Amino acid sequence: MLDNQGNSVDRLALFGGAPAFGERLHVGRPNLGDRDRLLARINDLLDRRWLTNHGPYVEEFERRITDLTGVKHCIAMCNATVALEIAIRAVGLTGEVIVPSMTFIATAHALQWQEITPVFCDIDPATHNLDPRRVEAMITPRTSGIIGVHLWGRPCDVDALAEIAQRRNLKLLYDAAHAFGCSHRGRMIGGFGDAEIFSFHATKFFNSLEGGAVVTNNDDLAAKIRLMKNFGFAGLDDVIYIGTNGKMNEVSAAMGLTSLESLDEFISVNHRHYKQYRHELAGIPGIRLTTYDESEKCNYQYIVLEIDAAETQVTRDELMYILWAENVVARRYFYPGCHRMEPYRSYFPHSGLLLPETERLVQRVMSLPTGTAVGEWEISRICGIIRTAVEHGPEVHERVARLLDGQDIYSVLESLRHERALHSDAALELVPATR
Ligand code: T4K
Repeated sequence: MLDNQGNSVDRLALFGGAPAFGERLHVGRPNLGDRDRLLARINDLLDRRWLTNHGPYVEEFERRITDLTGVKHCIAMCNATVALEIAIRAVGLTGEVIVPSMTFIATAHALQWQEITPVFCDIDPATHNLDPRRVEAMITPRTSGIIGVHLWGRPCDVDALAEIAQRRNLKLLYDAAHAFGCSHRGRMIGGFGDAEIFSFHATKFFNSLEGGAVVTNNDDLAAKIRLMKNFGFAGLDDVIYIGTNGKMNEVSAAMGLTSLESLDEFISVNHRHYKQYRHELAGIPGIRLTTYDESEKCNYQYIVLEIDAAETQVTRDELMYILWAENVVARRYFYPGCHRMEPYRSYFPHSGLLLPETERLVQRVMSLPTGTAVGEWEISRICGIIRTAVEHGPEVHERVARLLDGQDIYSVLESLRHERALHSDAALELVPATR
């Protein structure tokens, strides 16, 4: 196992060593399918001059998703956020809806955007998903539904949530943005609740550039959503619902169809990387890899660590700083939790009191690069860096504090993000490293 070429803290880039990587490694680097197949499809759609509005590629894409998930209806959309907004409206959510705070902000915003209050509910620390035992306690007379999030692609406790929803007469949606290609007890994600929402954003393991979909087994709901994503048009000049423009365009569908052809390959690369991370991080005190149930179908698209600073002696943010200096742009998805972002933190300044597990988890999580943009060698280096930092935890902690000289780590990282265009591939130069 590589150990950052030796075992010395001095070799870490933050303390003056050469960065492990000459280019940045990102979390969420897109996987790309066969470029020639994609370009052929794009040529084809240009020849056809049918660029959007229920084109043949979108139709084919929807069919392929229903085949793959075994769900009756798929309505492809421009992104998952709009798909969530439309599904929320179509099932008739109003008042308050119970959601986790441990999610991407879009889950909460899709509600608030329509003046529906997201009521943040705590998670089960073992699964990172909504804790059904706590959901019940959050229900009020204004509650109209629950939105579970299959975080990291790991299914929610769908049985318990369905039981609560049925008994309390609530609608049940799933934000399945992370869970395309995953199953629960052999049944594909997509068929649970009233509807589920996928994301095919560029950063997802399977992408259509931008894109999303609502999938459902409910015929009436599917028909309504199909109209709502097209302004509510039921005929040429006949609008029967309030609607919006949620349509997927043909280039996105072409990308989606091309990505689908490589789906198995993307999953097998992710699976291999997951097993390597698990092997190489094993035994590092205080570092726990979030695990997947390998007996289910799983996309393995997120490599998520939980860092227990009491054991590692180096904090999650210090580890991130170390990794960024090596050009590994680790992320702390989903810090600080939706409840600590606007407008929610102003509306409900004390909601954290009801979210002890969420508050604890957001301080500990860190996502690492995976997917086809990284290989075995890169993963070994990343794991070696983490091992070195933890093996010398107290020393690293003290040296980072000296470098920072009172500055907050994340504001240093944020300034780098702005000053040095995080989205380019140029290597990061962390100013304190040269001190
Ligand atoms: N629900 C959940 C649970 C979600 O996680 C998401 C999205 C949604 C709903 C909404 O789905 P969409 O409406 O987006 O379909 C990213 C993604 O933008 C977002 O889609 C995703 N979740 C979230 C987890 O991650 P950011 O703000 O962290 O992205 P950004 O721009 O920092 O990109 C991440 C890294 O990926 C970059 O450092 C570089 C790399 N990257 C990114 C893009 C776009 C590339 O290398 N190439 C690219 O084209 O939110």
